[in-house]
Amino acid sequence: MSSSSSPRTSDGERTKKVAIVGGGLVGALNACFFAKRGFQVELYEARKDVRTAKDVRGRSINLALSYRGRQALKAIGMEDQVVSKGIPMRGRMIHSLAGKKSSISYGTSNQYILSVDRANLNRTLLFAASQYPNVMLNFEEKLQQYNADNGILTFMRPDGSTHEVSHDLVVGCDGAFSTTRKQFMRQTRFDYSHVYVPHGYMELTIPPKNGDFAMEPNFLHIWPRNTFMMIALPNMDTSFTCTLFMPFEEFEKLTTGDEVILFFKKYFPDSIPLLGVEALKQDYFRLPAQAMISVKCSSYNIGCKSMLMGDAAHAVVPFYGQGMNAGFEDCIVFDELMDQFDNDLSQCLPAFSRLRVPDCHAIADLAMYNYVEMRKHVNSRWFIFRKFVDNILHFCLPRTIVPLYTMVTFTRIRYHEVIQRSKWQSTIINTVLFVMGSSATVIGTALIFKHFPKQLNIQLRNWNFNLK
Ligand code: FAD
Ligand code: EGO
Repeated sequence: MSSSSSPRTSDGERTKKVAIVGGGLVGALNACFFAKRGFQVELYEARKDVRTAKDVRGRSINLALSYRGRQALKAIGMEDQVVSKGIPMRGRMIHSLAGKKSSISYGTSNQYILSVDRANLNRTLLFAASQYPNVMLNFEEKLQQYNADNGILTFMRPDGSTHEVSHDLVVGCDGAFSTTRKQFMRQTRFDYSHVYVPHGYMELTIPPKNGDFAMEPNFLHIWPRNTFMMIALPNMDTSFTCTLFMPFEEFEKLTTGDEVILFFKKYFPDSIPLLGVEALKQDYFRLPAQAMISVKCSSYNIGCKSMLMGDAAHAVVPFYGQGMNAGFEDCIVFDELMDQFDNDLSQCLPAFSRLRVPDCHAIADLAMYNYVEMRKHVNSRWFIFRKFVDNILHFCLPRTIVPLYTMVTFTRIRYHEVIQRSKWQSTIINTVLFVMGSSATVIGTALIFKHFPKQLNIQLRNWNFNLK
């Protein structure tokens, strides 16, 4: 092991112990990052081990993985393996109410997002973590309490027994309802806010058709109907997972299978044969619609002993497909700081909050903005028109104007800079439109004088003549 990759301690003698709370996507990835640096890693996950557990039900089954997430996987040497088990989505396929499909590509041929299976990605990352000799994975260990003053963590096992441990560093990756964060809330000057949006979501499945994909596989399928939105992402088994987003109020209105079919006939008619009438009637009632929460807090660290990452620090609404990507980016940002500050935690933790809080608040805002925008204005025609305009402007001024979606999804431009840039781009576009509008007025006026003047001149001449 090289000296730069071994964690330095203040006393310089023993290897530092880090506790990672939560073995979800971000916790499992983070275990790899810390293990690679030579930390003694203990990961604690409340649920059973997804690598061996039967019938795991994740929250969304598949997720869109994009550039930020891929860069993090690349840093621990896992990119190729994950990409090989994902399905590239090269553009969106917009389904109109009339059943017309229009595809709009995301950009160049290497700009695509990947549909990856959540449970499988989680298993892959846990397996990768378990391959490091300095990682211990502990399942069915639920964090009950964490005391940031003395560093003691209290875990509970399924039989109700509890035990205490202490570590040099505690990283809370325990998701949107983080127990680690509860301790942060006791600290003075810790800001916290959350909102639930009025929409819920429900997952439905489009099974394979004659052993193959029932729709074009390499797209993110979207049915934009203002307040009712549906998307479908492809799975490796040639099925699609559909996610229906609508207000809880509307979900509750549908109480029988027939009402569900009538609803789909009205808003998503082309999806009925794909989902199947009988399956739809049943699947709709299998699970209640799920809530969506947006969480913002600050800071992400307490001193140099504990910090939050992933949804625990910043749960965002899923209307940008960035939650996991942002959580994965947290891990690289911290890793980059560890390089920069030579593993000095007393510098890295405060720097992490300084860098990451503005960016994660920005992606929370961007995702919320998409939610508000889409449910208010976006039907299929508007969706296609907007992406068309984005593409034309980018084509005309490729360096100056980069679509917002492209900056978020295909670059590592800091999220807060993405907002600044997109505001500045709007200013440019508005100015150009204004100048074009003004010149159109000038040209138009000139044309009027060029083509209609004859009569006017005659009239003027006559008038002059009359005067004489
Ligand atoms: P989680 O995945 O929630 O993992 C937290 C883990 O901590 C869990 O395993 C949990 O069991 C464990 N845990 C919780 N409490 C404790 C405790 N007290 N003790 C021990 N362990 C505990 N993101 C994208 O990038 N692209 C997408 O397309 C996308 N689509 C989404 C669609 C929907 C409908 C939703 C809801 C989210 C979507 N996301 C997407 C967001 C993504 O799911 C999350 O951002 C991501 O799962 C966050 O990972 P995490 O590890 O921080 O949290
Ligand atoms: C005008 C037109 C204004 C998630 C289009 C805004 C989101 C928004 C939930 C898509 C893609 C990954 C997603 C685009 C817009 C995932 C995503 C988009 C959804 C819903 C999603 C796009 C999972 C917004 N990316 N996106 O540009 O294709 O545009 F439709 Cl409901």
